[in-house]
Amino acid sequence: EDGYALWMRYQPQAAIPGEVVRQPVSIVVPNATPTLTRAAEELRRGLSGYAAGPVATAPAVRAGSVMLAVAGDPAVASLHLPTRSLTDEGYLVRSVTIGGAPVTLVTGNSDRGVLYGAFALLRHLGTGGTLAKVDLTSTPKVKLRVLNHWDNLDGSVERGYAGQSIWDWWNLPDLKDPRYTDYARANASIGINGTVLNNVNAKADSLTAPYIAKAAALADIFRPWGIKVYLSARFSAPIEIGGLKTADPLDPQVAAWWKAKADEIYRAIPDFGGFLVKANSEGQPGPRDYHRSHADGANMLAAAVAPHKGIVMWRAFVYADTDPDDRAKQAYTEFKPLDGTFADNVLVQVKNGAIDFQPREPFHPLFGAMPKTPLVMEFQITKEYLGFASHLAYLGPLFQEVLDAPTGVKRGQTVADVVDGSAEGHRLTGMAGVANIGRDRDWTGSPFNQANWYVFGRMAWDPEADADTIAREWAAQTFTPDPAVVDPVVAMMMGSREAVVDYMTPLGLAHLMATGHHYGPGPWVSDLARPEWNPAYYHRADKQGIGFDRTRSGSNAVAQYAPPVAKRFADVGTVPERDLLWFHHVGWDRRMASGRTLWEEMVRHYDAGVGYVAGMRQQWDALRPRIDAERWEKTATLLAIQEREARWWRDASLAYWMSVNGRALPAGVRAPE
Ligand code: GCW
Repeated sequence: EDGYALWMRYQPQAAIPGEVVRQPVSIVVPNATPTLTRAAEELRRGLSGYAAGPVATAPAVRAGSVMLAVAGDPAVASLHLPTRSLTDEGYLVRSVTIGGAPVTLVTGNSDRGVLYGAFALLRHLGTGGTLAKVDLTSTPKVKLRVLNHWDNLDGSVERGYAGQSIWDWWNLPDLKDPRYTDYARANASIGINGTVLNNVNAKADSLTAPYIAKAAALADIFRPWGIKVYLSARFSAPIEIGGLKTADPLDPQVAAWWKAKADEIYRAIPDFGGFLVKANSEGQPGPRDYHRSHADGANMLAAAVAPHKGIVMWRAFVYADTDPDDRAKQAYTEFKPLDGTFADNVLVQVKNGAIDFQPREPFHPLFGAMPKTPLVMEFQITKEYLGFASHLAYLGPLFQEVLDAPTGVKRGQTVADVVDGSAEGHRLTGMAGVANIGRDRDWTGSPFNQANWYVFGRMAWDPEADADTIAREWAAQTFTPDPAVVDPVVAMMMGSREAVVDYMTPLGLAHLMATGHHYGPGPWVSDLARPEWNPAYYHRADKQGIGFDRTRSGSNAVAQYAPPVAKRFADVGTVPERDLLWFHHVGWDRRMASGRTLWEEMVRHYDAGVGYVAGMRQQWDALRPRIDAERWEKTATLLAIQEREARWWRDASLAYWMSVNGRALPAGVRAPE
């Protein structure tokens, strides 16, 4: 097992021999469209893994058939099933009787709905279910469920830790690597329906005719799997590849250039999704270069794609010197006033936290603050700040923590309600995940990183889903549904992200990673050109205390939250301890809930993080007889690396804090090695 099959292994499951699919199975597709043909082929593949005998497609239903058909199909319509509420992408999978024969029906209002139903059925079987009395139904709560590839045209991947880009730009559009189809299958299996092919730090070249043809080839492969292609657009492209003198969004020539460019793209890719834009951030060009607003820029691009039903996802990740006192305030400062000024087909894409994909950040204050604008949640699946692909950190709890957070805007309103549009009745909604996919055999650099791709898709489908449930699903399909494996694997996963928080940045600390690459500790760094690149800017430790004062006595970033949330965070007595040093600068001797001092508590957290990783190694050792050799070995080796590096983080961090605060280690704690 090299992990290539991801969670789509379709292996006969040891735990329930012969139970999964007992009777002879045939697959029936009355109307063989491109999508339904693929859904049927996927089911044939999966059922062949589970069934005792061969699985064939058949022209008509008989006892034991699995039938794939849209709700409008006469045979399905005559069953009077509750399909209306499935809207356009939901599915219903149910054991029914057709012409006297017991049949498993997979249906939905569109081919895509049926496709998702086929995958739901495979998930059901892969997690211990059988074909007897099936009843599965679900409708996605978020409309655009999109991967963002930070893949460059030269094959490198920004913040990519699983090898080179899977896009072979050189040989596209001719060479259609079968891997593209497997990529599409994997995404469709978890409901992802869009992919941005290129890095947000975009090159204008990606919009030239040769690259449009390459993107079109990928779009053709992905289309039957319900996946649309999007491109990151470089704002200055009209200058770089269009020969214009300016990229000013209010210049009619510029608008005309983008319109013509959009028309050209849509000729090649009729269902092109639209553009993703990083503007005026980290050196990228943007409308601010012409003293125009982000809305001016976004709306100009939106007008170019609107005739084709395209959309624009405009990122709010900006930081420059507009808010020199606190980088965390900038996105809100710049975007909140623009609420209500964006065109209908613009979504503003906001990172989960206000700094940058840290092991823990409080939710971004823009969620809830721009009611007139659909906000896309941007999570980072690749773990730039959480030990890359090497450390085991299941991100389900991180995603869930952010999505479950109350915004404080209205009673009961959560970030998930904002993202899925229910808070304000937005129908255009989205969730984006910065992909962790590369050319490695196992796609993501380790078997456990596959779970982060998986949980992103599942939570984009349902932002209220539960991280633990999804981990169980993933583990069952990836290894075996045997609880003797699933229970310990899920136990390892569920605490793994908190362990990273503990050994890297406990109690609300953030951005203490080494310069540039962000791997390993660097809390001592303080001499970088821009203040907000320095870890010292974030921790502000001195002899007396530590933490970033974001209350009124400091940057007052806390005031960007709705009043009840602002109040809770601003009060050192009510702020959750896990966010303490994010919002407050406090003394090393401050008493914590446990009765210990802050310093003692910090040391405990660092130790707990290391201890958790040691515990994962033991759990994994015990699983050796139950996991195939290749995946067991790779994971065991990575866990050994992680334990060594968790100690490195702890010891380097504690040594540094001790050099600042002049304190000894609390009694009972070993000296750093
Ligand atoms: O997380 C930071 C990364 C950059 C990235 C940027 C962004 C694509 O360090 O590599 O650039 O955020 O999200 O735009």
